[in-house]
Amino acid sequence: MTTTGSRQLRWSATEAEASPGAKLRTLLSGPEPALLMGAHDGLSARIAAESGFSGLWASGFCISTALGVRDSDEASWTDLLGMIARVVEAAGLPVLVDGDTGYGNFNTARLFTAHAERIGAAGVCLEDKVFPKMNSFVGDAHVLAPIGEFCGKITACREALSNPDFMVVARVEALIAGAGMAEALRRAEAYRQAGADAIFIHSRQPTIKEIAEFAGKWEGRLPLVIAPTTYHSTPMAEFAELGISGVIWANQSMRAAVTAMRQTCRSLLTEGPEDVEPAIASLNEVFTLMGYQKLAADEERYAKLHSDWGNS
Ligand code: SPV
Ligand code: MG
Repeated sequence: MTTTGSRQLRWSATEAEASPGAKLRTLLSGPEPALLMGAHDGLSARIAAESGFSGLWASGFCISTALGVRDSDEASWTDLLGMIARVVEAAGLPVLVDGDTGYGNFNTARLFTAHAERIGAAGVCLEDKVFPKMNSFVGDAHVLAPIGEFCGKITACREALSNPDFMVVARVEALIAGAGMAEALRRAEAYRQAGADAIFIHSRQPTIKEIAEFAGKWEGRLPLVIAPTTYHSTPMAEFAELGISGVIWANQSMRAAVTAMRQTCRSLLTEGPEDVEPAIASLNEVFTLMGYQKLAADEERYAKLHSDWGNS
């Protein structure tokens, strides 16, 4: 992969032919942490790609929100996969899929994983809580799954894959559940031995402290992925120093959309369209983003291509 400008990453010809899983592995093995942008639909995926992100996180929280439901397994996994397919298709980037707890047992987890691979995702991330899970930032009722059972899920997912490059990421929720550092490390090691390709260590502290402690004790046994939603003020250099492989900006796009849509709806009612218009994308901006010009060019080309046969 090449770096052009600040964080603009582009694929070489050889890399472009690699499987989505291989691309994600390449991203996560770079000298600096890879940035994965949260996406919740085709539009947010396109905007992330256009902005220069090289990989995406198909966020369960954000897709649930976009579907109008809560991030507590209220959306069915087939609903989620429908939207994930849009994310994959729209961006053309490697997508790490938030698979929550795998929606039940080893069997539902491996079916979900195999489906995610078929629709072109690059990897799936499974979290070690019980179904139905609750978003990690909500309340304190986060029940951890038995370690052996979760290890079975990881192994079953690995064995369900067609291409071994597809990544199975194990998400450790011990710090979220208040189970402590030793338990987080014990679980991460068990998941490594069960076949996980990377560990997502999650924290909801306002600082990097507990993630730094985990990373120090983990000693690089597998790549580490984090989502610094609450410790967002940590400088990127610190993540790099800790040897973090991937940083997920999980929900910022969805939250930005919430703010913008709210402001627009309220302003339309209270102030009227004249106030709203300067602050929103023009129609042409949307048409350009979505490639309407390309469609018009294609239409012209196909109309001409066999025109010598006539049109009757
Ligand atoms: C998500 O984006 O759905 C996640 C990450 O699981 S978080 O919401 O930060 O827990
Ligand atoms: Mg989630």
